[in-house]
Amino acid sequence: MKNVVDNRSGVSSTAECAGSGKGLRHFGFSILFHLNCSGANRIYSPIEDMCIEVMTTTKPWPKADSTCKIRGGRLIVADSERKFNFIKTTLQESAVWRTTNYWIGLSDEPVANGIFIWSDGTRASYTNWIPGEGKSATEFCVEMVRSRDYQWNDNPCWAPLRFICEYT
Ligand SMILES: [Ca+2]
Repeated sequence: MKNVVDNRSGVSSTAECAGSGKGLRHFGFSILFHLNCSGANRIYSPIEDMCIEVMTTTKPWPKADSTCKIRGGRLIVADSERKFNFIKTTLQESAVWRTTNYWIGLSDEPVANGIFIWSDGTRASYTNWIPGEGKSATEFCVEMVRSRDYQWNDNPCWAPLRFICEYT
């Protein structure tokens, strides 16, 4: 009985510390319920409090973007070094995933060439370009390049690539 009471108070105080219901996601089945992070290709990041899904079918960037949206997420927003490193490590740790390049949710096609916008509508501040890339007048969508330690290249959007969705 005492254990039950302690457990209840523990969960309650943790939720208050988090300042919102989001803290509850860290407990057991709540993760699955809120973020639906179950599935062979989905990885939960407790630091980001989000789920990423590695999509191993290849699609042009616009199709990849719409596929993530249909699934309730968006193409991944790698807007910090910490988040970039989480993505990179996730790919590198899988023999199946680390074989090729991936679209991320960054493009300069919708607004203007040279102004890169994330799939959540924010303008990019953190970037991780391969030296000299990100300046093309004909390549508007951004891929992570396996052979360059997953640094970024602007690439023609029609190219069929694997991609990564995120769910928050
Ligand atoms: Ca390029």
